[in-house]
Amino acid sequence: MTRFDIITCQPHLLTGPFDHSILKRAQDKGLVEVHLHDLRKYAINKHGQIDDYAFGGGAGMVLMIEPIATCIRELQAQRTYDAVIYMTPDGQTLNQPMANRLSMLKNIIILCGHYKGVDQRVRDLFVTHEISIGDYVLSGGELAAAVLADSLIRLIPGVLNDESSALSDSFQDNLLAPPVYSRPADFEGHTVPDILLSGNTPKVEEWRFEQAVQRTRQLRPDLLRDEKN
Ligand code: 6GU
Repeated sequence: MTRFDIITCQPHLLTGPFDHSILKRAQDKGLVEVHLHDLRKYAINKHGQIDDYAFGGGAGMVLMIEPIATCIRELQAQRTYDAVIYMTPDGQTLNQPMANRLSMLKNIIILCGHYKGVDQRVRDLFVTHEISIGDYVLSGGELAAAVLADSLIRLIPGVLNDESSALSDSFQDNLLAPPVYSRPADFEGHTVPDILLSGNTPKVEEWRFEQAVQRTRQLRPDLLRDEKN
């Protein structure tokens, strides 16, 4: 059982993604638990304050350390966490090898940033990983947290029906996925490659591999060169 505790001041942004399709089925099967924690419940006063002006001035509010510290400590008192991940555009860019590694962890806290970010002391004292989902700015870490959690959950054994199917994903061998086809075999004269109708499984696999290499060379040549991936 993998457990995600997601700390956010916008929990409604995260209710949708986990209530449908593969992510819902993973929870229904008892393979994953996702718990949303509304930071507002840990506010420092009756006004529900969780952010404040930045010392030294400048635009934008900063998420305060106290509500976050209280929430994280409350969780850590209940179980041991393998990672406290802060979603931030200045984090390490998420890629498939990172997702593979993180998918093996059991208890994960994900902290969603908002506004101008969180007090630096949160990062210094509590955060073990800082992750971005790409070089562009989102208005908060919630959508990024959903992307990260999805990329991990689908790798958990038993989550996908055909367990081998995560292995044939794009990026899993530094290759894009080959083209796929379904019925009809002829759509208005546009036909499916004959090899796929041949029933010759080894030949089909060979064709798929060649197509994957060709597609990668054409669309993402950087993946073939980049062994770090
Ligand atoms: Cl994790 N957060 C925000 N706010 N923007 C992002 C991001 C995260 N990753 C890419 N852009």
